[in-house]
Amino acid sequence: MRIVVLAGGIGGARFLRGLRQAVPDAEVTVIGNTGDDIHLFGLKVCPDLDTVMYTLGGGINEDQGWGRADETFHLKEELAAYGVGPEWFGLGDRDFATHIVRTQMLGAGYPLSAVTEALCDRWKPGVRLIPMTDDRVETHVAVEVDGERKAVHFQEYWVRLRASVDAHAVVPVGADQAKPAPGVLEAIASADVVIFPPSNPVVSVGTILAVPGIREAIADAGVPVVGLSPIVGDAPVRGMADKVLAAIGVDSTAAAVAEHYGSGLLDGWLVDTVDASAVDRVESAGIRCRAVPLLMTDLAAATRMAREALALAEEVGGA
Ligand code: FO1
Repeated sequence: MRIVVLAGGIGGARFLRGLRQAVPDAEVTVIGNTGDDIHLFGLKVCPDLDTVMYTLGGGINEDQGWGRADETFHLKEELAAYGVGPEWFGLGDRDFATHIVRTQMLGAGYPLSAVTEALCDRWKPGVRLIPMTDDRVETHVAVEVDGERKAVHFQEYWVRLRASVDAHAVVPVGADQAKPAPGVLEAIASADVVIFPPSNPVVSVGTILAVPGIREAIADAGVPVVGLSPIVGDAPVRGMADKVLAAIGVDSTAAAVAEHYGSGLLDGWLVDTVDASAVDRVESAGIRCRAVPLLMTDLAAATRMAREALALAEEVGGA
């Protein structure tokens, strides 16, 4: 079975661990979000690609869900001693190696997709990880700070500001000129099922869908597209998805997110059991809906969720 998953960071990566456990023989292609990418200290950092790679490759800092396990921060301390910022983004020594190798290969002319493949040769994530595009896309957030309206890089909004100020707009800068990376459209065209994991619907899945051609390819693929709500009980399970959902005028509810994706894209939607009352509303939007436990408390829970998503895909596929 060929499965395509549009993944962002922590939620998507943890779901993928369950999917790999649920169907070990499936061929899984992950289309990774690169809108979170940031250039720091002359290096290109790809948080969502690295979170998937480290989580599935066994190198992730499990408590944080990002960055490497067993980290030290000597480089960060030395940079700070030189007064070289930003200090608010915690890059560890082990993690720096990934960004140095990536930046070196990009500088030698390799596209991000080739670089990602090379990095995965080491980590062996057990899935094919392709960035959504090889072109530069960076999500910026329009905020108002001290009465002044300005656009900040997503990471500054997310990490330095902790999404503590309202986001007036979320813009994946460069997306409209970006092309799907090699293999992305082919993977979608030959998929048996496409899954939207519980990643951020705006800055992760939404950014991937903003790359021209990807949304259309999924809508036209004629295969079941099933999503899992990242919102449980009117609040994001993790992160601050409600902040960016508000920026695009979408309520922070499981049903509203399904409607936001739309029945043109989604065939099925899983909501948590606490949101069972949302099932009828989602079904009336033309999207098959089931209420199942969606808290990825551990690998077993993620595996059950993956099985539920595949069962729903089977159900809508047979329709
Ligand atoms: N998130 C934080 O909340 N604080 C950090 O200092 C931080 C550093 C960081 C470094 C590398 C990396 O790959 C991810 C990092 N993240 C950090 C998480 C990152 O902001 C998010 O993983 C994504 O961008 C959102 O999914």
